[in-house]
Amino acid sequence: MKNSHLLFGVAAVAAVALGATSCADGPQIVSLGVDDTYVIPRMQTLRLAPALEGAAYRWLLLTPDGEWTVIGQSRDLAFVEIEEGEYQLKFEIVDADNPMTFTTTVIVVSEDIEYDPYISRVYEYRPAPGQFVNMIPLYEEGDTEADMIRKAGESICGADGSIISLGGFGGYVTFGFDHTVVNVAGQADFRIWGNAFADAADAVASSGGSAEPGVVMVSADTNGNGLPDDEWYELRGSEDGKPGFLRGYSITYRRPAPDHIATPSGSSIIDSTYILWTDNAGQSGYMPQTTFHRQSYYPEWIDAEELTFTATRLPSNATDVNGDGTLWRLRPFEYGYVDNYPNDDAARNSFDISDAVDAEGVPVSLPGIDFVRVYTSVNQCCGWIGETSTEIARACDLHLLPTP
Ligand SMILES: [Ca+2]
Ligand SMILES: [Ca+2]
Ligand SMILES: [Ca+2]
Repeated sequence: MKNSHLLFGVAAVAAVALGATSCADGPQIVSLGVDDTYVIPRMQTLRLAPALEGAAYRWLLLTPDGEWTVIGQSRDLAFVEIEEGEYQLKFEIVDADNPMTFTTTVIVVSEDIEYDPYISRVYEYRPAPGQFVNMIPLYEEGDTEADMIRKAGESICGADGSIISLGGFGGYVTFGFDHTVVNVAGQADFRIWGNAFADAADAVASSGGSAEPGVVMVSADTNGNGLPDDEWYELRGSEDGKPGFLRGYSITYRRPAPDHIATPSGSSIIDSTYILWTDNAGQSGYMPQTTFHRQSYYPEWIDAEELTFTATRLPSNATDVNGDGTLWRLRPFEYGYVDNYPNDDAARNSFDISDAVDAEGVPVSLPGIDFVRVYTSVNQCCGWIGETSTEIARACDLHLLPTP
């Protein structure tokens, strides 16, 4: 509390400097809107929103070696730390007429209840149609969307996560942890498990491989309401900008009509005109139904007759190895996607928040994130093995569990 006098003094000066005019009966107290001291648990985000305006802003953090380092250049600051300790912050309002400087102390303490390194909550589960939809997790008659979100959570929360499927292109799940995942500079921050098999080296020789890449998006709870209704950012992966990479790709799937008549094709496709899709690139096609998965592919708990997803599309990654549809190779991309490399490849299943980009692909700086979304990001069907769909099983915060 040793700074309180200083800060109150500065605030009073600020009130005068801003020339508060609205109040007839005495000087108006203009508050900075930032306290002199905060106490927060580690891995919880403190959002500072000063009330004063200037031409520009700088937030600085006092490093252990006594240097002030810039950690923000917006008026608002999101502050989050992994390590307990006392942190000194300086806020500068850069303004030709009224330059001002404030300091505040943030005391970071340990959490009351030990954090869970794994997913603690699923907020959204909205798969696109797919051969494992209504199966993992299992839809039972009468289940609502809330029921399916709960079931998805029962699958992927915790250390013993089991697979859920996101269906075809665009299908997604949104989850979070019981704390903010801090973006540690120069390090991957969280890891996600899928069910990819075969790596680049042995893919052709053995099974053909099954990489079903899903893009990762991240979001911070900027409005502080605990819900994933804030701005989303993609993590840039290896395919960014390559041929076939498409931002703003939009696809609409249509539920088969009750009187729909199947169009069998060959020995394994029981309906080649099963689920019609159209996209905003002028293309259309069908997701076929295979003999191996005969349940409804359209999410049964969704009332709407159409489902639309808009997201970044990655290039297709499938090759018909023999040219006759007998062996499909779904090659992995180099890095940056879920369900792309086998789970034992720690590096390629780990993600760095510093790879976040905005809707135009411009890098953004995020000190930490509260929500993660994964979606199926290729739009392709491969004969008897069906549509390509990303699966995820669990995720963990690598700063709480460096070697899961
Ligand atoms: Ca990082
Ligand atoms: Ca929010
Ligand atoms: Ca998969």
